[in-house]
Amino acid sequence: MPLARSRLLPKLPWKAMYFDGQDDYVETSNVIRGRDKVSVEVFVYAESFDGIDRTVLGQWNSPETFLIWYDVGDNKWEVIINDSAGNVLKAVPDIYAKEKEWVHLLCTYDKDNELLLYINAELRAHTKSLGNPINMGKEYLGIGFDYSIHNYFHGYIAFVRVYDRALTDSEIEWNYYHPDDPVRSGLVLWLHYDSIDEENNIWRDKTANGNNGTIYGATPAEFTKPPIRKLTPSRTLSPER
Ligand SMILES: [Ca+2]
Repeated sequence: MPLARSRLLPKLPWKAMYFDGQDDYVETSNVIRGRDKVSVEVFVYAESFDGIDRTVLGQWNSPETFLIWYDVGDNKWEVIINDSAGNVLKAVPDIYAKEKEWVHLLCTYDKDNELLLYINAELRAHTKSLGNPINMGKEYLGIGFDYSIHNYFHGYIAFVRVYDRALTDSEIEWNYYHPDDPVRSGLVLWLHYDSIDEENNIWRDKTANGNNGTIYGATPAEFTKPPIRKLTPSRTLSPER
């Protein structure tokens, strides 16, 4: 049954990973590199942009690039892929980014079809693919950091998911409304707000693939609604609804 979009909002997380915008990031295996098809999904809350580019996820190693980021020039959430032939693909949505609100970003890439960007499960940008797999040089993937020219993310990331295929419109809508019970088919990485192992500095992958993220400075935070209360390391977490 179609959902009444205007009256429904996704369930907000009670916990997320906080990135201070200075030097915090999470590093995981590069599960995007070399793929012909991929979907990348994040649920993010920008505390502030401060008038500069902000990395959400990826690796900038031009011309070997995949990046989801806040582009200050356009004031938008965007996706860029530089393919192996040096071609540049960009998904530039038709709406502006805002600080201090949760936003669901999901891009799909199919080398024989298109690069699509959905914002809150609505298709906001599409551009024709160039026939090449995603070309990224290094084995690692940054969350909140691109290892290069764009700035560290400042805000909260509740989850990161990567699929080895392009999700369909209906699957994307499902994930948007069911963040804790996503589509599993093709899921190769899933870092969720309830899988942060702070004691061991690991953001655990909820799939069986073992693509755990190593935490560099980022800290878990819990909240009922923004603004968000940060935890001291000794606190025991408990869900607050
Ligand atoms: Ca820091």
